[in-house]
Amino acid sequence: MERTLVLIKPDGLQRGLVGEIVGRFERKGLKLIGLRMLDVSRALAERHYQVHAGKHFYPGLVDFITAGPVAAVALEGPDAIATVRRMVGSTMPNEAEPGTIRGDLGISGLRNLIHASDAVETAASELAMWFEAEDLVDYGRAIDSWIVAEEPARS
Ligand code: FUP
Repeated sequence: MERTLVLIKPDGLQRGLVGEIVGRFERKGLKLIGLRMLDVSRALAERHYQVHAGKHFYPGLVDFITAGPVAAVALEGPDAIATVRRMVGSTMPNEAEPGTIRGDLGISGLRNLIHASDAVETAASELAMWFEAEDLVDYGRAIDSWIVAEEPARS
C-alpha cells in the first residue's frame, strides 16, 4: 500500500473543482486519509518547490501557489503514487490527455490545477511537509475487499 500527496492549487480551488478532483480519486478506489485547506506561506511554498529553486520558472511557481488557498489531500492505495500521476496527466494542460484531470479541466500554461508526488521518497517528504503525522487517519473501509484484490499466492 502506498501513500501520496495531492495539492489542489489555487486555480482549482477558485474554480470550485475541489469536489470534482477529490471525487475522481474516491471513485477510483483510493482512500482519503488526510484533508486540509490552508493559505500557503512563502516558506512552505519554497520548501515544496525546492527542487526547482534557481530555475527561471521558480518565482512564478511560488507566486502562484501562494496566490490563494490550497487544498491538501493525502491518499492511500495500491500503487497510489503512479496511479494518481496517471490520473493527473502531463504538466501542461494543453498537452494533457483527455480523461486526465489536467486534460479534462485545464487549458493553459501553468494553470494546471494540481500537484501530485512523483516517487516514493517525494511522497513521504511531501506528506510530512503538508500534514502532521496525527492528521493522517488510519482506518479501514468495509468495502475494501471489493476494491483491493488479494495478492495472488506465490508457489
Ligand atoms: P508536474 O510533476 O507535472 O506537476 O510538473 P513538475 O514537477 O515538472 O513541475 C512543477 C511545476 O513547475 C508545474 F506545475 C509546472 C512548472 N514548470 C514550469 O513552469 N516550467 C517547466 O519547464 C517545468 C515545470
